[in-house]
Amino acid sequence: MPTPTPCYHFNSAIVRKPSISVIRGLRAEERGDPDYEAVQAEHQAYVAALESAGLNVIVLPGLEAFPDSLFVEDPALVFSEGAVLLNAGAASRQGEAQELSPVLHDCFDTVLELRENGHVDGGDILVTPKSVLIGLSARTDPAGAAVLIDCLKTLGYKSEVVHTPTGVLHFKTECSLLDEETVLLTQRMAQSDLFNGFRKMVIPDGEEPAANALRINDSVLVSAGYQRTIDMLAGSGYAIVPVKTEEIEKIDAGLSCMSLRWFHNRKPNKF
Ligand code: CIR
Repeated sequence: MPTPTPCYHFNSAIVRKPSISVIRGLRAEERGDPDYEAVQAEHQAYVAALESAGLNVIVLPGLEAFPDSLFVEDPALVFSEGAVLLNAGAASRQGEAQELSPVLHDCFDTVLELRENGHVDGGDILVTPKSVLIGLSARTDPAGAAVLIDCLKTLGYKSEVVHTPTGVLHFKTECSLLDEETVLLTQRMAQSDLFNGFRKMVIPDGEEPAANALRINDSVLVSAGYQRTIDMLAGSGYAIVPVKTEEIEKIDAGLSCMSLRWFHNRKPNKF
């Protein structure tokens, strides 16, 4: 990998405020609309947790035309070496990448673009110290993955195409990196050979949504309400920061999806 910085050492993040339209966010299963004020409160607490973990957070305004646009992880990828604008797999999310273009050009010297060449959602991308894993899913297709592999090569990253289990929204819905050699993952993911070579910490039965945790510097943000997962991780010495995700879970979201995180080597031009 081109940078000596491990994949969870960050100093910068971009987030986007929820819009009122978030109540119409995409979901695979109906569990009722999220409440706008409650999503706002979860988002504010999330931003505070990112700041406490040591990040300088750029907060973008909400976009009414894009109900899911607070999930900025999906339309782009960011690294110290540059950014990639992706092409969302869901029709209602196409256009979110374009909305991120100005801020990415302000923050990065190199901004590559997938354009219309297939589809990739950032939620399907897991950066590990060995390689960048690209999970094929209902949102990320082989054509998009092929273009992304070239973009990552340009930025100096080796990547591998893997498979997201059927019926799972994104690859990272069910796994997260806890440190250079450890992944937190669901039982289903642990049974595959995707993470051979890593130490696996398996989510207790019934707490599957907690698998989308977020390691940032010395902290691990974990969805509050999954106490057995929190106890397991705290018992292994991780510094856990519980963050509420009850409302955004109604639209299939977790902790990684609400930010783009990177270690910047230069200050943004404007933000
Ligand atoms: C969607 O279906 O696109 C949103 N409702 C949820 C996106 C969650 N993103 C992520 O996990 N990276």
